[in-house]
Amino acid sequence: MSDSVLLQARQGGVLTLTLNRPEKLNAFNDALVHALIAGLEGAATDSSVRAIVIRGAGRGFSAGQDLEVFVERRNSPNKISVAEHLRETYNKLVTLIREIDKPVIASLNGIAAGVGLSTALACDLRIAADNAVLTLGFSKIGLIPDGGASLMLPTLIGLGRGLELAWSSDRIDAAEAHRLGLVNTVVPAAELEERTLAYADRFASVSPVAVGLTKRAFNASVLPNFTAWLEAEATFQEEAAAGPDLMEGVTAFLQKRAPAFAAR
Ligand code: T3D
Repeated sequence: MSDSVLLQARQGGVLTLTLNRPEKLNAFNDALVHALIAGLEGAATDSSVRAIVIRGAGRGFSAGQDLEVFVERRNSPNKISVAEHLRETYNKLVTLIREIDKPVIASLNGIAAGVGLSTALACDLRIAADNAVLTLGFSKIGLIPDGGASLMLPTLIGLGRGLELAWSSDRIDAAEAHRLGLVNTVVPAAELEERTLAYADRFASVSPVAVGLTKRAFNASVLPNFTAWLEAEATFQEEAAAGPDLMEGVTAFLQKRAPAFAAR
């Protein structure tokens, strides 16, 4: 397998972008986020691409921000704030996903966590293997759902169920995700790749003009303030990151122990 962090493959009008850091459950470092942004930008301007699939190599979709990389960044003399990092990476990524005039489909093979799940939620459609597991995970490290998830989650499943998942960081399986409306369809794990391509191909063969304008219309009707919301979300996240819970949560995760969050 290539050592590139992002793999690209074409089948007819469907472009598949594969997150390729399987040894890290496809956790995002900056190289991976920027490669995904570049892959999506290329697809946006290539009229022969009619649908885009994002998937993960190995046993998961993505474990979200790479927390070892996060600690390195936090300890770096040139560190940037969490809000600034969101603006430079995940907010650009999910804005692009929402703005591309083509179907963007997340194919969930295994775990989708943190901003990995946020990325999937920003996509237009989600197809999941029957062994997929979804978890927000942010509350376990003192953060709020970012990458647009604080908007996409209640939009997709409602306020109460969204808050329950965000606060608890519960892991939910594919069947529960389907029942809640977080994923469009569930297929046997062994068939995910083939079924994803067939699923994407359905939308690659109708009018691209209708597809693009329908996406714009739906964005305008239910996500009219998506970009402005990302900025608000980054501000809330900066406030969360200013306290001690973030480093306690991340350190606890890396040390494989339960976090100890003090009352305040
Ligand atoms: O400034 C900013 O960038 C802020 C933005 C933040 C955005 C975010 O995404 S914050 C949320 C970050 N992600 C998480 O908090 C998830 C952390 N991971 C987990 O909760 C679990 O690992 C999973 C639910 C994803 C998977 O659980 P499981 O039991 O299937 O696997 P595991 O044993 O926990 O993990 C397997 C390995 O992957 C393990 O390493 P090892 O022991 O085999 O060497 C684990 O440490 C590593 N790993 C998993 N997630 C991450 C990770 N390493 C770095 N970063 C990760 N996110």
